[in-house]
Amino acid sequence: MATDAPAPPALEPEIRALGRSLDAAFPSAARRPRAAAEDLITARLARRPELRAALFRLVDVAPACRTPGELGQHLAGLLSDVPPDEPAVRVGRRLGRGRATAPLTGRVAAIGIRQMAGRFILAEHPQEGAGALADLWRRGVASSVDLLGEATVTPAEADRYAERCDEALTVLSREASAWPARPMLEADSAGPLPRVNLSVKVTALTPMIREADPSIGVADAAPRLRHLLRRARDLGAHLHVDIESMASRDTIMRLVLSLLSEDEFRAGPSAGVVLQAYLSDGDEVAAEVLEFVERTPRESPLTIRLVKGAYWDHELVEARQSGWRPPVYETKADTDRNFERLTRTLLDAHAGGAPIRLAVASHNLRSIAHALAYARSLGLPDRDLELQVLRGLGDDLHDALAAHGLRVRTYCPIGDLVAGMAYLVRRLLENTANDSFLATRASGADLDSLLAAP
Ligand code: FAD
Ligand code: 2OP
Repeated sequence: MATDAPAPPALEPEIRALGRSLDAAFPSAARRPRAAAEDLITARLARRPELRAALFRLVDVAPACRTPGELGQHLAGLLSDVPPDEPAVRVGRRLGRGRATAPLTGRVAAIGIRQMAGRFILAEHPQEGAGALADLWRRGVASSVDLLGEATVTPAEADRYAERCDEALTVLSREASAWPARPMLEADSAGPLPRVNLSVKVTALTPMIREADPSIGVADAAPRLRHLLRRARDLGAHLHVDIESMASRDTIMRLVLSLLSEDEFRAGPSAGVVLQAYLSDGDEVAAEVLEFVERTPRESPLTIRLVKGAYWDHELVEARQSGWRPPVYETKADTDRNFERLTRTLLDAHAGGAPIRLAVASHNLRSIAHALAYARSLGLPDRDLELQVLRGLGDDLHDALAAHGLRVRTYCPIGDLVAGMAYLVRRLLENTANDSFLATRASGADLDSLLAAP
């Protein structure tokens, strides 16, 4: 499997040059004042753990507040744990506490939360988001739509989620048929790539995930996922199954690999799985997936989205509470190195003829430049590597990648704020973390250190 060797030293100058060139293609702060202001907030939150904690709790409690006054009072309560060394903290506390001023404070807080959510969430409904997806496509950026919702607790909720996915496939297929041709986004050396791409969460497709016995969740989710695979196949769309926390990981992998090996799915749809580089057993899972594609001939290659992993804080807390060894690396550099190792393993497999497509999903210029430089060193054309970003975090980056003629896809959540709360908290947690690439960049770190080998 992945060798322990670092990126070949001969590649470093190319990685730096690519990273610099991508960085130079970002718009200046003057041309993106709102994003620049959000970067400043991110950098400040990364330095203020108490403020960060208050913000997460506020976002968490907001949907349950019945009146603006209640939200204002919550804000004041949460800010009382934050040292009052900033005027905004003092004002928020004072106004949130006052009987007359709490409703206005709550309204302002609600607007702030909605604006923040609007950065990450494309629309409430696929039809509403269709125009924005078409604009992205015209600018050279493909998309993957994610219908917000996860961890369902009843079969009726799981049915409803599957219906929403079915409806999204129908709406998006109709809309995408009118999009103009974009050759870079529509084919690689293995053949055509669907315009419509839907990401699904298995914990939304079944309330029966049981970590100790994955077969229970597999049996319950299979009919719903099978239906979506049939719809995607019939509409010519791509279906991507996200990976979530460790509690569901084995269920998801077993479910996807078993359905994709069924005869009826040999000819399609185009489908994909996710590998998480923060897991110390990431190599074993990658080996399992590569072995699967070799013994399961299908018409379109399996897309593997390589990510670092979005549940890092959750995995640490779970493991500590249960007295287990965490399944994730505990230093960021270990995750980054494993991400690079897995990138090379998967690109080597692709270059060696394995029926896979690689999508490198990251906002980290070093991780991206490493993938591109390594793919080129193997003689692979750029169109054989997909780069993926999240809406709201990778907007400037996707434009910079498209301007470089690279294939890029942005992951666009659709749904309401209540369904999106867990997603929003994950985005805030990872991006205000001290060692997050985006927070470090926003705090003004120099480019050479950002592009250095991890
Ligand atoms: P970086 O700042 O370089 O990396 C941050 C990441 O490093 C953290 O998210 C964490 O994984 C890891 N990390 C942070 N601190 C430490 C530490 N102390 N020790 C060890 N590791 C640490 N995630 C999923 O889990 N499942 C998915 O299906 C999924 N789909 C995605 C789809 C797209 C298109 C994208 C762009 C991301 C997706 N993610 C998914 C999220 C992804 O896992 C990362 O959380 C996110 O992209 C941040 O990583 P980065 O490389 O952009 O940033
Ligand atoms: C998440 O939901 C993007 O799948 C990733 O956090």
